[in-house]
Amino acid sequence: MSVTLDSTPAEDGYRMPAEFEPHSGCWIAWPERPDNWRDAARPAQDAFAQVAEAVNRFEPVTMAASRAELARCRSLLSASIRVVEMETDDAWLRDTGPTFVIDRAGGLRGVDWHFNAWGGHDGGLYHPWDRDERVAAWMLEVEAADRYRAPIVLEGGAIHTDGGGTVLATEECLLHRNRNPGLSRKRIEEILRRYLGAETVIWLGRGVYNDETDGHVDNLACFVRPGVVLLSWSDERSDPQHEISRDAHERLERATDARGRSFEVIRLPSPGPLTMTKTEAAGVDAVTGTRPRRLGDRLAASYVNSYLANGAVIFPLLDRRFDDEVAEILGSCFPDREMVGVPAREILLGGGNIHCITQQVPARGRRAPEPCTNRRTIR
Ligand code: KQY
Repeated sequence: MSVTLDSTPAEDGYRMPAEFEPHSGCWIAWPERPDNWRDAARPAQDAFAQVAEAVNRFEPVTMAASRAELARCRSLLSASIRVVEMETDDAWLRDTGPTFVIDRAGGLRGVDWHFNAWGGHDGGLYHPWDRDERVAAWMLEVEAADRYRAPIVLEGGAIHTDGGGTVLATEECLLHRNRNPGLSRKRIEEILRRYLGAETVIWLGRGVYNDETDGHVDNLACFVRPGVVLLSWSDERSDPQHEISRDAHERLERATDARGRSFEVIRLPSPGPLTMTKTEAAGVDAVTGTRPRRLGDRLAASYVNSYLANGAVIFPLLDRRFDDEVAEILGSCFPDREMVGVPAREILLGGGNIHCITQQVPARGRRAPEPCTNRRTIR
């Protein structure tokens, strides 16, 4: 049973661990809505199933599916993947699931943020979103983890932590008028301190070009380990992504983390530019109230949108011109992990990628130190 607590994680000695710390499992939800996923979501379901199978080689996966899709989902996955029934509005558990927090005594709890479908009635991606709003509480019930109800709108993809008090976020998203109008940067920092243990927030500017989440940081940058950040990068000056990444790079170079360290920034090439084809756009049902998909739409593609499983990096295969180089760079960042590429264009077409569809459950207890062997900067 999960109890809703009146206190905050910081008061109770809980913190959000980094994704590179050990996990006890991973949650994914089954994509279904035909106004976001083309061809009745069948190609996306294949892609999600491949991600689930890849992650499940390294840590136990729970897949959540609606009652209507439960049998089909079960039949497409290995028996070792747990399939549970859950009604959702879409399949982005990074954003709708809880942010898990742990303490030193082996406790596991979750932060349940308010969710408004990436902007509510001011640029949000669909409505209603009431089933998504209930996802975090429901997952915490299944995990038997107590719940903190946080007082702001926030999605899990809008934050990354090094587990040691440093949080990465973008101004574009966290300060957007469609999330928490009236809340100052200082007040948001204070809430991140109370709910995640963030002592220092590193504010990047904008997220990946044309990202419909209003610039989630998880598509732009992530921690390799404390003090080392991977940044999606384009050398092409005529591409708006170049200026966005250059600005983020400069901000990171000027910043120091919660322990006073400067950052090493590793550039990860951006795929593409990739755009939506006519066939892909035509396969999505056009429905009033849902963001339309159009031929030529620039896709917010990024290899940073990967998942760090126990002993592996599950990364998206997006562009044959870059996939091998990316695998090599990721391999040099994470020398003790296996690199597992999964074809992910179908996930990208829905507006996100592998990191956006996964939610890790941290292992309870003390942090296992990450080996620190790679100090190479790739420029
Ligand atoms: O970036 C994410 N964390 C989620 C992407 C959501 C896209 C909805 N169409």
